[in-house]
Amino acid sequence: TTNHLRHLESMATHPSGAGKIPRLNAVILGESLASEEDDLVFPSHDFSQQAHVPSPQKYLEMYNRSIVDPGGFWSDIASEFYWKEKWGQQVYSENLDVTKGKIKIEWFKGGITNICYNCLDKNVESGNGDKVALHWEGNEPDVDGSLTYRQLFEKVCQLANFLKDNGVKKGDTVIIYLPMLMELPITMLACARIGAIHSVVFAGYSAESLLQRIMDCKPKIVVTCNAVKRGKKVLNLKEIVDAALSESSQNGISVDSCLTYENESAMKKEDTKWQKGRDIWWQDVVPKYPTTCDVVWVDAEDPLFLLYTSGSTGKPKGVLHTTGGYMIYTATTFKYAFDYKESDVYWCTADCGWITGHSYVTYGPLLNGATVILYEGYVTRYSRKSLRVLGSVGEPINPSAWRWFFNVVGDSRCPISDTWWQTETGGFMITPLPGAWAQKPGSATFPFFGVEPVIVDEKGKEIEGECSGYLCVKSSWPGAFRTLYGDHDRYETTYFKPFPGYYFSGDGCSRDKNGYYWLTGRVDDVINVSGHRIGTAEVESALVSHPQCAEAAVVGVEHEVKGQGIYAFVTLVEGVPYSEDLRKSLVLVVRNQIGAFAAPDRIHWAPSLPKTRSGKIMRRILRKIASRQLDELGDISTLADPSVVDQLIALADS
Ligand code: 6R9
Repeated sequence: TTNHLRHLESMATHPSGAGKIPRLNAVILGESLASEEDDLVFPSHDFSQQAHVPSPQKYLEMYNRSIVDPGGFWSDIASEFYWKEKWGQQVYSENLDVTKGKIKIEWFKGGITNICYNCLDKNVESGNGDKVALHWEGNEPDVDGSLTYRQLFEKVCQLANFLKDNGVKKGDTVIIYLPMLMELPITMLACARIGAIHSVVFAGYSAESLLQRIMDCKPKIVVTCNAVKRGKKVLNLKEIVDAALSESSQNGISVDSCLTYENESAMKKEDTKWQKGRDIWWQDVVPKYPTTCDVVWVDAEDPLFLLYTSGSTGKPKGVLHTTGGYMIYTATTFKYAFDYKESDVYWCTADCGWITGHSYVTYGPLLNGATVILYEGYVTRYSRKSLRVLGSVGEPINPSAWRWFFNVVGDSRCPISDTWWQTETGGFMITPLPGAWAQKPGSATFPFFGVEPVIVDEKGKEIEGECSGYLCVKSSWPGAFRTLYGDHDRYETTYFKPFPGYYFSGDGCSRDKNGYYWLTGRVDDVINVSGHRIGTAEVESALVSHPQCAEAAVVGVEHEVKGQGIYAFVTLVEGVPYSEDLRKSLVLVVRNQIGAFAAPDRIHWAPSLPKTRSGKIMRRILRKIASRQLDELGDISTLADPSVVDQLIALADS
């Protein structure tokens, strides 16, 4: 047994531990206890009894097997899915140590399957054809719809036939730039059905960001819709795609077709700009195709999708996930972290533009035959009696937010799965298993099956027991990403070189005396705004593209609502005066180049930036100024010009 699980073992065997869990109702013991860490929230007896993992004992038994015999553990689970041919002798092979050669992760290699088949055909064939797969709630109260598994299957097949007919083959990429319409998961599944690689670009990204992704993955087709309504506002998505496509063709990457869904409630066909020969109306062509389509069988290690995510430097990274391991991992994490049961109706508020929408709106739930709701909305007006489990992801949830979620949304009854994971990890890594053990508000608790988290110090040495440091993972898991698209070097440099022998997450973490994990946020230059990952470098390069901006440095600051806010220090070109208009146009440049969600919350005028003698910006100091912790600036003597700091402080509230 790994070290950090000792506490669970003691919970499992100690009379005041596991024995107690089933007997206690969901009570919060917090008030009387000294520290947050000791604040235990127990699952109810009823919940634990019916849970897939009802006790710490059961978890430990499964977890230990998953670590001692990963091949056996995961192949037992994989056998519950459809494989045209079984994988080879070796269930997995890995090298996570850069000093030993190329980083390589493979799961179920040689196994032949298709994730779309497992999501749809398998469910239809097993008698679930009439079960609702997707319930969709539109922006307007009366705009909605649902699809059963059979109907979804038919829609996916029609689109898959269209794609094939339009030259999309196995291994080709398709960019999807759609809001949360049912057509979004439909397109993902249609790509998967024919072995094409989908790359969903969140429909809040600007033309510039879309262009960057088009240039990187060179899609055969772009799938979009004409417009979408956000509240009362109409966003013309097609215009954004047009701009990106015309720019990309000027740069030598021309996309053959742009399949456009008419999102009637937002904009009519007639009002949509059109490029003959390239643009195709979805409703005109797709419904004419047959409602069955042969599956293109793929190897477990064939790519399934690319999803771009922000790094601390340079252009966005194309995180590549393959088919087999991702399929098994998302299906399994979904089942256990939400204690999924066949009669459940499941709703995840994430947009498919992010990894959560891939793994836990589309693939994980559909692989389990679940009924999924697609909607972004709110909750307290309705009865919440049927809620069983709540989930949270994307950023550290502080104990008071946790309590609100638990008490108000969940009526103090529903366990919360605070799931820590990343685009790169494919699925949940550290997560409560509801019913299995007591939770601590704000802690993601313990690792999922097959995951070996470690905390290392600056030198990359593993630290045991109660500690804080950098969160790494020691061995591979099926859902791990396999490379950064077209840049395996960057993959190794970013994730495996910082601490040789481990996958480095980029997050800081501490482990308390009971072995619970507490995520403390990014330790690199990535800002997490309302769960959106934004690289400081991206925002900076958008700012400096403004003709009047000479230099910019961006840091994250605590933000009451968004978790972190974006705080930008801007040095103007000599002679340009500060003005409110200029401030606005700087914000606009970021909105246009990245997207509205990346707009700086604050622009702080900076006559110059604090730099070391070798020219490195000292962000540590900027962070302190941004959060007004002026008495904690620390040593500023290594600055080339320490007087910069006083100038910045003087301008703090201007
Ligand atoms: C799934 C997702 C990943 C980053 C990750 C971390 C933060 C995610 C968290 C969490 C604290 C949690 N993060 N889950 N921090 N507690 N439960 O969000 O993927 O968009 O790639 O972001 O989000 O900092 O490194 P992604």
